[in-house]
Parts: sequence; C-alpha cells; structure tokens
Amino acid sequence: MLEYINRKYKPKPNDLVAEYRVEPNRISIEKACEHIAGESSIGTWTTIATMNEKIAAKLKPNVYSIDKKTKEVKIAYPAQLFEAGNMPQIYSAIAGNIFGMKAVKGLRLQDISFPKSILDKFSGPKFGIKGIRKLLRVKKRPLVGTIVKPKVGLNEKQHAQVAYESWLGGLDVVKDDENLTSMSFNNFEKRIKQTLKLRDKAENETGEKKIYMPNVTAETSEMLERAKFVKKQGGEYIMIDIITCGWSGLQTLRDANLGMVIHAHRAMHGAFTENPKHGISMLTIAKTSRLIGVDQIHVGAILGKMKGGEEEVVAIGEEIEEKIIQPDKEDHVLAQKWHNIKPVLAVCSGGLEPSKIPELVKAMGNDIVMQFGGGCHGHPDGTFSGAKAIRQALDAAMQKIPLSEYAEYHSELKKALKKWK
Ligand code: CAP
Ligand code: MG
Repeated sequence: MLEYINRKYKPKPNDLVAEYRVEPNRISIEKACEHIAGESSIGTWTTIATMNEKIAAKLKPNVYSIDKKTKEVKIAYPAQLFEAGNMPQIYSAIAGNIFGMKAVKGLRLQDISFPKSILDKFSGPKFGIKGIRKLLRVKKRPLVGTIVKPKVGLNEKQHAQVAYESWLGGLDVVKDDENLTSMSFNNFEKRIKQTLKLRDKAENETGEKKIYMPNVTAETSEMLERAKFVKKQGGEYIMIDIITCGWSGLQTLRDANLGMVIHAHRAMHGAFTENPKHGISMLTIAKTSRLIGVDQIHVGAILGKMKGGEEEVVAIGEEIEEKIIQPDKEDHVLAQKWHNIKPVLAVCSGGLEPSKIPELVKAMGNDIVMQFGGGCHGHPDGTFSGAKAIRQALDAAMQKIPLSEYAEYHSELKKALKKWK
C-alpha cells in the first residue's frame, strides 16, 4: 500500500482538501485513512504491477491531519486528480467507493475546500442575493413565500388560484412542491400558463413584484425544455430538486444560462446528511450547489419540522453567503475563499408558521426566504388570510413589535397564533 499519511504535509494552494469523520472498522484509524486516501485517488486493496513512482509523485494525496479524539481527518488531493468543471467526477472520487469500504464502520464527508483552479471552472450563481433583491424590488427585509398545498392533487386552475390568493395576501414567492412536476391531473405547461397569468393579475392588483417558481425537475433534456417554456411564458424563476436530478442535471440547467433564478430544493438529502457518523454533510451539498450556481437553496428552518439545528443551519447560511470562510473546528468547516462566486440566498422552510418568524430572523438575519406551506394554507380562514398573517408577522418582526401585541389589531395574525400556539 502506498504511504498516504504525512502529518508534515502542508496543503498546497492548488490542492482540493476534504475533511472526513472516520470510524474505523476493527483497524487503526491510520489504516482506515490509508484505505480512504488510496480508494479515493490512485490506490486499490493491494499493490499492483502497473503503478509507478511518476504516477504516485503526481497524484498521491496526503493525509495530513488525524484527530484521534474527534475522528476528524483531513486529506489534501492534488488538483490533477480531478476534471475541473466536472462535479460528478469530483464526487465519484472523494465521495464514491470509500463510503462502502469494509475498512470503515462509518464515514462522513464533512466539508470540501475547492482550490481556485477548480472554482474557476464553475459558473456560480447568476443572480446571487443582490440580483434576487433587485428583481423582486425588496431591498432589506426577508422574502416570504408559500408552497401550493396539497403537495400534489390540485388541477391547473385550482393550483393557479391558490397561488393567486397567496400573492394577494402579501407573499412574494409561490413555489411548486418538490414532487409536483407534470401529472395526469396537473399538466406542466397548462399549470405554468394559468399560474403566470394570475401572477400578472396579482402584480397589477398589489403593485408588488410576484414570483412563481415552477418545478422543472425531470430527465435532463426534458428539464431544459420545461425551463425554456417557463422563460417563454414570462417566468423568471425555476426550481429543481438538485439531489434527485444530480450534479450533472444541475450543471446542465445552470450552464444553459437561461437567465432565470435557480431555486434548489434538496429533497432526499436526508438519506445521507442526517447521520453524524456516516454520509455527506448538508454544508458540503450547499457549498457544492453554490459553486455549480444555484441562486437560492433550502438550508433548514431550525424551528420547523425537519432536522437541522441552529448551529448547523447558521453555518450553512454563512458558507453560502460569505466571500471568505474561516476554518471552524466546532462546525467542521474548512477555510474557503469564494473569489468571484456570488452569494446564495438561504431558504428556510418546513413546518414553519407565522409565530416562528421573529426567532428565525434573529437566528438567520434578513437575507433569507421563509416558506410556509401548511403554515399558510392551514390558516383557519384559508390561504388569503394565511398569507396576510405571515406578512403581518414579518412586518411586526421588522418593527420589533411583539407578535401578540401586533395581533391585537391584525385579526389574521391573531387567528394564526391561536391555532399554532
Ligand atoms: C414544506 C415543504 C418543503 C420542506 C423541505 C414540504 O412544507 O414544502 O419541501 O420545507 O424541507 O414539502 O415539507 P410545510 P427543507 O411548510 O407544509 O412544512 O426545507 O428542510 O429541505
Ligand atoms: Mg415541499
């Protein structure tokens, strides 16, 4: 086996660094690291006659940090191991076979630090936070939105009507749910046409910019066709389920450069992000999505129904918004310079309702989109009132007025607080 452990090694600026949490399987952590470093680069389970010193000198990674207490391991990979601009290949290397090796009981990819030579080959967000705020004409406050519910089941007309009432009630954004694409009872093209028509009506009636985020998730060439259709119909946003579409689908959609805001839904991430001892961190998924070029991404809602505590969600929020990330041992975050890769807007969603707004804004700041599905359409008086209650709670939070006080003279909010207290 090639010697991969070199605690004296100092990562070169052009190395890609990966941080793993390594749970060895009845072998030493050093032995496990040998297997990980080899299997993710140029090695295999035994020495081979076809290996030579030249290859090793050029492509051998270095395990330069092993913390036996936290089980945290850092590996520096020469950039030549990767095809810059090809995210599937990068993950096939450092997030591929190694997860299934007998040498580890558990293995978690906690963060990746990309070197500039790789960063330069990806587009990054087209709009970023500034571009989104300019498009929506919302300078400072958080954006508020809903997801049409039930997730699926409404026909095109009913879907458009729920969106219309949400916009009229004061929400900025209405999105399709992650499992709504083109159904027998809700055709994609019909839905887009009818919903954008009512978006225009809502804009005229409210004087506010209103956004519809159609879910274009599909086989890649079909997804591209649907995105182009949305654009032709006057849509400015598209939503994609990035995990089920995969890095290749996301890169294709981004590199089509359609000039549309890309909203990244992360459905299925929980299959590998939630176990602290095995899988891939949501931080890694979020920063990879920023690099490929989504404009906004679901990061968790801290107070809602989905897992993801404040520390993790705040750390992800910083990773996708800041220009320079300092290493943080607590949050298992590596240093990262983002150079000219624009910031991404954090989306907080899942089990939220108006009473959660002040605390969520306090934890995450104003550069967020807060989305309420059940927390809007579950209002005792329905969607329009649910949307009003959300906007009222946001206005109160922006003026630092306690919700209970604001609710005294805002009946929709009062009813929402009563239902979900
Ligand atoms: C929220 C939601 C979102 C989740 C995704 C849902 O609806 O539409 O997909 O927020 O989770 O289908 O559950 P509710 P995350 O507001 O009714 O919960 O944002 O953590 O990726
Ligand atoms: Mg959903």
